[in-house]
Amino acid sequence: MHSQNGVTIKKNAKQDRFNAPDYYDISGLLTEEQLLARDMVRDWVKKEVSPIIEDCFERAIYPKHLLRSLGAIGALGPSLPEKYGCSGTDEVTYGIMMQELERGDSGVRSAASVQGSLVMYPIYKYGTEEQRMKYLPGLASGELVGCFGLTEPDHGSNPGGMITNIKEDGDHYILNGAKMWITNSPIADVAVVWAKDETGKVRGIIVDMDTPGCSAPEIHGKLSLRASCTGELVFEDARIPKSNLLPNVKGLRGPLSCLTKARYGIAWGAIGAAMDCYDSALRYSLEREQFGKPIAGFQLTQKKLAEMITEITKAQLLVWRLGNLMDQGKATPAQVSMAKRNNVKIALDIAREARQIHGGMGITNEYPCMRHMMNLETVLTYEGTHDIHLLITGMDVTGLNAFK
Ligand code: TGC
Ligand code: FAD
Repeated sequence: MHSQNGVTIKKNAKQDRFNAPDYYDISGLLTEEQLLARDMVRDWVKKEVSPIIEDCFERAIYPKHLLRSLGAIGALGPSLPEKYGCSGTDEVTYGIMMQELERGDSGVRSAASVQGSLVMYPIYKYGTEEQRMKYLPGLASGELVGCFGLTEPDHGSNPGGMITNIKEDGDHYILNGAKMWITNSPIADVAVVWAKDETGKVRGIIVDMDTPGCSAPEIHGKLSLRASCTGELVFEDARIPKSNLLPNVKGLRGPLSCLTKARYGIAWGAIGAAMDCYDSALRYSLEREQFGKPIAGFQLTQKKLAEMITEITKAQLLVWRLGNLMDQGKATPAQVSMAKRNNVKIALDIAREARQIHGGMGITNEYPCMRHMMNLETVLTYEGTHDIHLLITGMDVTGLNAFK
């Protein structure tokens, strides 16, 4: 049992029997460092996430204590330099850590994605050395919680239409506006907020959430990512020191480049959810008997399992290659977009098929498929919806922009 703000999280007595599928020996493509990171996070998930996740999901409890634990295993911004409390890993290592976290739950991977790719990365990439030293070590350890404010109530897929704005006032900016659907905003100490300046250019600014005029009401009633905390960001004449502006980027390229980093992590992460669903379905189909034999012996079940492992294997190869391109500095945002779209879609399809293989039991929290399926509906939508990513690929291959 774990107690948090007077709420006791119950531990699941059921053992986590996850056995990772690796049909094409992807392990043989990984370096020793990558394998160590994968196995370390895999063990951590079995110990820290699996025992509590069903209770957290059922009662919509955000297991906030996991953030420090994620910091302790180096899962928050792992690829950033050691100087800032990170590990300086390669991108494949970062990706495979996200795969293992999402094997546990998309909400846990989300917490790591937001903190590492959407809060720490922009401060590192576009911030001053002073800003880096002030925020990155606390964010890397999980002592500080960060959030990323791009989406607005009326501007989701089209963030360029944002109306949140900053106006100069001596050595401060006055920040006004509202952001919507912000992971971790209700518990955040710091927010990286994207707002238009007086010339209409999108700028990034670091907001300490205890500044007067800043609030973050929680969004309730989610049927997806229930073990993750989501809220709004509301700014009413909040006075933010000019020294908090990220000086080294202007325009929508700033937030979109952070999204490229986070989408890359999601492309890996979704495979973790798919692997968990496939593994559970395979085991269940071998143990469950109908008509006098295991349901795995029926051709229609085998078709489902064969298609699942094929799609998982293709997705694993896609991100492995993408990760190597990232490490060589050659991956394009459109390549990342394709991997995010494909891998989330196949994961969602696999979660649905795996749920079917579990029959009626599949709708209960005895098995992980329905939880992953519900989570993946969000993952299909955030960081660019499935259809937005289709249009990004469409634009890349035709040269014609369907957005304008
Ligand atoms: P467009 O004119 O195409 O581009 C503006 C500037 O940005 C550059 N750019 C990128 N740079 C890096 N990475 C990318 N992925 C980039 N995409 C575009 C582009 O080259 C240009 O640069 P410059 O220097 O020439 O100015 O912009 P647009 O307004 O037409 O929009 C294009 C579109 C629709 C693809 C884009 O707005 C988009 O991706 N929309 C989807 C919005 C989205 O993904 N929101 C996510 C919010 S954050 C979130 O969901 C977090 S979930 C967290 C969790 O819990 O895990
Ligand atoms: P809309 O943009 O209104 O889209 C609605 C539908 O219209 C979609 O099907 C879309 O594909 C379609 N559509 C839109 N434009 C086009 C077009 N040109 N052509 C064809 N179809 C189109 N945002 C943040 O900034 N930070 C976060 O931390 C964050 N966390 C999130 C956590 C959760 C749980 C959720 C659900 C969302 C989160 N988001 C976050 C917001 C997320 O990125 C947006 O929900 C997403 O970008 C879609 O925007 P929207 O919901 O406004 O949908």
